[in-house]
Amino acid sequence: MAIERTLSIIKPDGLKSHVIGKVISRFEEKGLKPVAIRLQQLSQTEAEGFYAVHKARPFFKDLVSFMISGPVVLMVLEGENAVLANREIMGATDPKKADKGTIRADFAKSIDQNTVHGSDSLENAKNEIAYFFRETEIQTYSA
Ligand code: YYY
Ligand code: MG
Repeated sequence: MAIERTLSIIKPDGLKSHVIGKVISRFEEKGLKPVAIRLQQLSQTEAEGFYAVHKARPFFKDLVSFMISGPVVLMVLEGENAVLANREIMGATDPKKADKGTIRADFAKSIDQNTVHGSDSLENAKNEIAYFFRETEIQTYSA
């Protein structure tokens, strides 16, 4: 098993519904350690750049508006197979289709306000982490 890092974002709906602690607990309980955490209000340019891969999609404009509608929590999670493990803890994009016990099933209201972002591949994780964090902002620690 490989120790990986992945980028997690708690989206504005997660802050408005006061579940930062609960979301982070889900990760810690499953062995994903936050090794960098920052609360940030994204600018439109930052949000557009982050989601550039979705630029041509019909939901792009609303997605960017939502992501800048309030602050987010940016996190780097570290652990065994962190990229896939995080996606499993998050659940499916549409909370109606997400398995019970996942973050999106339990906390998200809709597909467009789905509480968390998680990198979808190791390569994207590296790029997304570098988009928001300098290496000196990432701390490692063990039991
Ligand atoms: O990686 P994940 O967040 O699960 O889904 P993506 O397909 O990458 O889409 C990114 C983001 O866009 C999604 O979390 C919500 C939004 N979105 C939407 O509002 N409506 C859709 N039909 C698909 C995605
Ligand atoms: Mg995605």
